[in-house]
Amino acid sequence: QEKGLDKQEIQNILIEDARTGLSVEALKRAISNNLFYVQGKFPEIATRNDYYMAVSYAVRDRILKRWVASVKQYLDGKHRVVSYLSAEYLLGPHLANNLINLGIYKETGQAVKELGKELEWLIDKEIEPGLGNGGLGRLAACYMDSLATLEVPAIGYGIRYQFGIFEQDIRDGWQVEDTDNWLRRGNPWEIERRELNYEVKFGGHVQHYTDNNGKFCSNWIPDLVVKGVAYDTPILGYDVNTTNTLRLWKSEAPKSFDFQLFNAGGYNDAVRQKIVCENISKVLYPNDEQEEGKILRLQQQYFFVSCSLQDMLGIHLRQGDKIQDFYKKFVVQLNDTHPAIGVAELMRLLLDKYQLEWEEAWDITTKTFAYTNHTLLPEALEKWDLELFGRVLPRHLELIYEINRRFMDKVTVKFYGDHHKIASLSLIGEGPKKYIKMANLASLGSFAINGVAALHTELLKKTVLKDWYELSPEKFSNKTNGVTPRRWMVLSNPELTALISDKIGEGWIKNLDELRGLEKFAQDQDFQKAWMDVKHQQKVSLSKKILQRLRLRVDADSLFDVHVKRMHEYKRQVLNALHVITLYNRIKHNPDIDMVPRTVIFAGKAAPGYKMAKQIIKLITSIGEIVNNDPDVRDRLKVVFYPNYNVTNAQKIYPAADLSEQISTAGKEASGTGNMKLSLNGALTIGTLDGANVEIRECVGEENFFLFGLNADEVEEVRVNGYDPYSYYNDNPDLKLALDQINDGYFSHLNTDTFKTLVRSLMFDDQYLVLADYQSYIDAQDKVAETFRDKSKWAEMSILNVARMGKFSSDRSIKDYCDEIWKVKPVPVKLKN
Ligand code: NBX
Repeated sequence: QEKGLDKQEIQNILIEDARTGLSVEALKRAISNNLFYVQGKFPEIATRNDYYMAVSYAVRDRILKRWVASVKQYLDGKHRVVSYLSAEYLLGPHLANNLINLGIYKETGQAVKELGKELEWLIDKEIEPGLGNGGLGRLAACYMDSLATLEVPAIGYGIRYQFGIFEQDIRDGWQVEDTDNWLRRGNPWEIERRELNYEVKFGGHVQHYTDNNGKFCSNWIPDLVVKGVAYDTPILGYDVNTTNTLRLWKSEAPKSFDFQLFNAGGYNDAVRQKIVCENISKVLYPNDEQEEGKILRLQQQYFFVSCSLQDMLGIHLRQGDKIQDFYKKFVVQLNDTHPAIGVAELMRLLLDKYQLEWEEAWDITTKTFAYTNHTLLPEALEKWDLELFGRVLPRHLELIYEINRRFMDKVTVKFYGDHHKIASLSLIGEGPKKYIKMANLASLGSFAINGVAALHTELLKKTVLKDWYELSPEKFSNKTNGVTPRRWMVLSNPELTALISDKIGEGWIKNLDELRGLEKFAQDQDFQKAWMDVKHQQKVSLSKKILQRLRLRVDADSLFDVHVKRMHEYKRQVLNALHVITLYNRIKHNPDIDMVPRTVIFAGKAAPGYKMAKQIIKLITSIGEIVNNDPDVRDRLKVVFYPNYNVTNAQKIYPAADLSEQISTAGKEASGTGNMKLSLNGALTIGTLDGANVEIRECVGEENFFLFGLNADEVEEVRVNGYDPYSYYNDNPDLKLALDQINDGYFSHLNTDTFKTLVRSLMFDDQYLVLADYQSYIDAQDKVAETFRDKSKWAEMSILNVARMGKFSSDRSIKDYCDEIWKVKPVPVKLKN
């Protein structure tokens, strides 16, 4: 009353508090209510999952209020909206993240405690939505967090896979895959919007006719129609009300469809059709950096892109705006070429559905899209067999031919006589079989093209997109990746978060450049001690997890040497394995050697069809079996392969790392983002001049980074001059011994078949120059060990790494996208009662 509130206002606050209040009391009441009214349970019989659900619904209620306010505000003001199209979102568990972003972690912990349970126990119950493979999918998730935190109106579109990335188990040292049934206990974070659905056509043929006004028209008669249903997940920003939407599409059979077949007497056909429809969003393809070229994959891409564009057009037109102004309402970012079919689909919708003329439709389309490239690997560039493409999307094939015809007319004049260049720019590749080049479709249809780290963007301009750069240099820019400090520090490393905030306040969580304030404490003895105490505590926690999961005891005082990422030859886990063998041989050769104890931790999934990557996992586990059980080693060396690397496990591993392995062949890793997360958590990097490593090293200072290996130019030079791995083997006794041991079955019970293809590749035709970088890597590793002996020096370097990581916040990346590509401004969301 003192504040001069009237009765009604007080009443409003009371209602507010009962349903969505943030106090411990309100939360406790909400959780109990949900347990009873939503789960239908009372405390005595409620399971752990019931409690998890009850807490999650209580949190969701509080988010919903902000979500509705955000959507209202966006619609009222006609603001420009960022539309992020991505086939993958690797979100990680929601509950803890939402508690942090809402600012009620402590309060909820207290409320749960007063109800007799532990919040951490519930958080650990959550099954993460693994709707992505790796870096690309996780980047999309970090960007969604930053968009909301920066109060930018945005919607993420993707696929609601029923099965995400497979679960990895290790049996007899080999990877085995299990399906990821992430929805088995329900998903409290999504809202199914059955009323929001669109039809998507596939196959069939196209009819052409002239209408009454003499206009040339096309009519696509499909042989399959699928319905896409929207599932919305709120994405709440940190310390703001802004709550954006992640809209994922699930495929179903349209209601009308099975009825038609049913009436025709084909009950079995109807059931079959239903399965065909539901299959489209059934499972995530587990290949990163390797294209499959499968029909279902093309169907997935078209399915979600078509639903998303229909949805955007609907939103735009419902606001009463002209179709011509579509690009002013939405800017659409293509997360790699997976959604690039959107260029042809928007053309189709504008031409066939909204009856625009070609020039006008093309003008709108090319003002709408922007394209991010994530790879330079040729085998990862998307190409679709033209015949297959035409069978799935006959109308789009026509449109791509017409887009290409008009483009080739211009190009032929501009580059008259340069057949090579003209062929390279064409959207259609010739050869024994014709194919569609998705990177060319994306490049032509977009007004902006970016790479994901400075080096990667430069190489893009010189290699895979060279001709496009020469054609339209103004389209190109770099947007170095970033990671969200909310998940990758506040959530995963609360102890370090508290230590940092204690020194410099909490501003860094939203403005990561403020970490710079730690620099002046880098040499402070007390701070160094507190810093290393936190690290030690994290290493003890991870050691417990390793003991639980693998029944392997590791020493928390040893150097935690961490190599976690997808398994791929270019990421060179094998180079690390060769170092482990070299250390082991030093011990065997000199059993009393005084060396810095190390725990080498690997984790990562191999694509199920990628034989070599699976063999590399087997190599690592086999080395582990020998090293970890050899009494001579006496705990100076341990090798861990931590199974099922995902967001949940990553959150446990990063905080415990001393050393971050970023050792890809220079020129191959577009950016990397694990490199940023590890450095942000105080690990020092051993790395090549590849991807964002280059910029990390620039920021943290070369004296705080362990550099080794050939750079991208030198890699190219070695290749041009003819790489001869055998000579490296022959000239280096340590390397020779290690390779001979692998080859002779030292790590595989004398079975010489197990690693045959791997050794043969390394010694005779390795594309990734492992042997060329071996000695340089060993030398850098020796320097790492030497430095680690000086605890104070190490602590100083670690603090400086963290202090200088400001640039690698995804908030910075998103701000750059907003200012330089999307031209969007923040729209603060106010809450009204
Ligand atoms: O994208 C990754 C790059 O390899 C990283 O260097 C980069 O940091 C990250 C984010 O920009 N690429 C990636 O993760 N690709 C895939 O996951 C992928 C998935 C499906 C597919 C091709 C690639 N068909």
